[in-house]
Amino acid sequence: MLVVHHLSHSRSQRILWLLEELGVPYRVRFYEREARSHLAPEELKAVHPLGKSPVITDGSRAVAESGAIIDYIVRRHGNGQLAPSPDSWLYDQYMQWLHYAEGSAALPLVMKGLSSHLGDMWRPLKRRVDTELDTHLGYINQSLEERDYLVGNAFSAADVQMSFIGELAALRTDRSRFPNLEGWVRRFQRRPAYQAAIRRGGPYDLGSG
Ligand SMILES: N[C@@H](CCC(=O)N[C@@H](CS)C(=O)NCC(=O)O)C(=O)O
Repeated sequence: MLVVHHLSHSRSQRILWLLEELGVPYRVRFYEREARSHLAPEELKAVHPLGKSPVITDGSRAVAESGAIIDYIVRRHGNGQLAPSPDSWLYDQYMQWLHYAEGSAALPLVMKGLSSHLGDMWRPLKRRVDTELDTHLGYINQSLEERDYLVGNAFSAADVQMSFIGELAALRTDRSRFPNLEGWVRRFQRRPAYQAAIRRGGPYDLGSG
């Protein structure tokens, strides 16, 4: 059975959500962040050398990195759900979102989160990071014009992968400046599987991670 190694208040919440959407059985192994550093506990390195979350195990295999995990689960356990047909242009768009979330969009959000620790060193970076944030959130907002979900107007695993970006955006900027993005986050948070995953994973507060 699939095991999700779930770090509190983290990106692994979206893996629980994906599994709930697909109706795939799974177990959760819980890990708490270190109290002072908020980093993952050392024991997670026994599952995968990076010691980050999410990581899943499927029998003797361990898979790390959210985008790769989502692709693995959808391909191997999804029964054709939540991804467009691989020979379609929609699939290419789907893949773009799967890579884009952690490859580009996450960086300015994470940097902005670190700003409070950087003191004066933050000043020269601030303008660049704010510009990058506007570029990426503006792009997502524009992509959601007149559509409910990111790929071809059907909910897909790309929305799950991108959800962390949408949720973190509220902590780093005034998300109401991006109304389509705001509406999309509210829409996916209402999905029954999203709420089931919150019940399964425990409290989910990105501000504390
Ligand atoms: N790009 C990676 C990021 C993994 C990552 O940094 N996860 C955070 C949780 S949101 C983590 O494990 N933080 C604890 C630590 O770095 O010790 C992914 O999407 O899986």
